[in-house]
Amino acid sequence: MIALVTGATAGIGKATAEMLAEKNYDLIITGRRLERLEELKSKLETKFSVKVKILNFDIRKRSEVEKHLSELSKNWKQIDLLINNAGLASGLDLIHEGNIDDWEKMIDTNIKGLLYVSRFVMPLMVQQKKGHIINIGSIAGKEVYMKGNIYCATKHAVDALTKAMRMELVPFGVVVTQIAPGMIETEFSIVRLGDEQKAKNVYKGFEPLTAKDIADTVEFVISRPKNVNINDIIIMPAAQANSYITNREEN
Ligand code: NDP
Ligand code: 8X3
Repeated sequence: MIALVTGATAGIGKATAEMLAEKNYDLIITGRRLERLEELKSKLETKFSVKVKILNFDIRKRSEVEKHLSELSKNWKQIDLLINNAGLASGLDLIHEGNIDDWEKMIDTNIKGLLYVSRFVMPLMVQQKKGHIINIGSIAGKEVYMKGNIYCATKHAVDALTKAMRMELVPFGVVVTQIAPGMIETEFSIVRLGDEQKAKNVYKGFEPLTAKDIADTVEFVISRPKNVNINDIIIMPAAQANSYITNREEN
């Protein structure tokens, strides 16, 4: 079995790649930070004796995405599982004060990047008449919260695209799942806020999800019997009721 995991240099993508290697998947891992991809490849190949292929590209750049994916050998193109995970939030501003560069970063990564990769992989799955696509959405794709505006819009797009993929790929034996998590302590808030201390405060006073919690969820999704597909999962920290209500201890 071959899995392609986008954004495997950190957080959910890295934890999911580790889980899949343990399950004996050969892996295509992507991201911009080459050193991290090389480190992960060497770790997974040594520990689990699987093959790991690195694709080092910026998912926002259509020509880079197409170039790297089309250079895969015939064997590597037999992708069974695509984890559309690469994504980010940039900034936390009121919509009328938002930084348009942040908006473009989120739209180009979370929507267009996901589409560039999917547009390449979906026909391969259609041709082989099997495949599973797991899109990492968010609670931000189910609700809108103050200052979440554009990030929420991009994750609502992931929610819609998941539904579109599911209905249009079902005739070809390709199944589609969305996992929509609440707060997970990864590098996400450091990227969003650009400050490690501010990022720590996001998770202060309660226990957030971990990247491994999401990898465990992916493991559950892919280990269902052949007649079962999990369409959608919302997974939250026990202390988080929705995108803006969290039970936090004072101090
Ligand atoms: P991290 O910041 O820890 O990881 C993000 C990953 O995405 C990295 O591997 C990064 O790789 C990759 N990525 C980002 N931008 C690009 C780009 N332009 N080109 C290629 N790869 C890119 O965050 P998470 O693991 O938390 O996030 C993973 C997904 O989960 C995202 O889609 C996020 O929206 C979603 N999510 C996160 C939640 C959270 O609270 N953390 C909750 C709900 C959903 P590199 O920088 O090396 O390119
Ligand atoms: C990340 C979770 O609540 O910051 O998608 O939007 S949240």
